[in-house]
Amino acid sequence: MRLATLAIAAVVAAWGCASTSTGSKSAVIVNAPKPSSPEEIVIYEYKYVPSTLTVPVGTTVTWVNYDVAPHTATYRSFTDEAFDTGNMTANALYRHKFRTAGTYGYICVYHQGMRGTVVVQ
Ligand SMILES: [Cu+2]
Repeated sequence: MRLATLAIAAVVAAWGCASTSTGSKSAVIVNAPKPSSPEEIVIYEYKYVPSTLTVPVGTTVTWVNYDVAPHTATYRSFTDEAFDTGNMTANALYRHKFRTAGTYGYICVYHQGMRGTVVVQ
């Protein structure tokens, strides 16, 4: 089942390069895991969902990796509150408490193009 999902994802990814149509993606999204709370970010099919999360100061945000591939959520800064999940294997979970208001644009260090934002206000 997991392999079948990955195969579909690969086809959709390949298709996505050739076309801007979103119709073919609906079959994959049906089974996509959803964040279980407003403070959770799901990593699935090389994306952060939601890609932008807005939370109040003091919120603990959780990332959960539903991909087989390892990922990170990494924000490096000398002036803001930095965070780094480190290597997140399949089903790994990481929490970070945001104590400072700001916009935190983070990346996966393994996969170019994987970007997310946490807005703390
Ligand atoms: Cu990644």
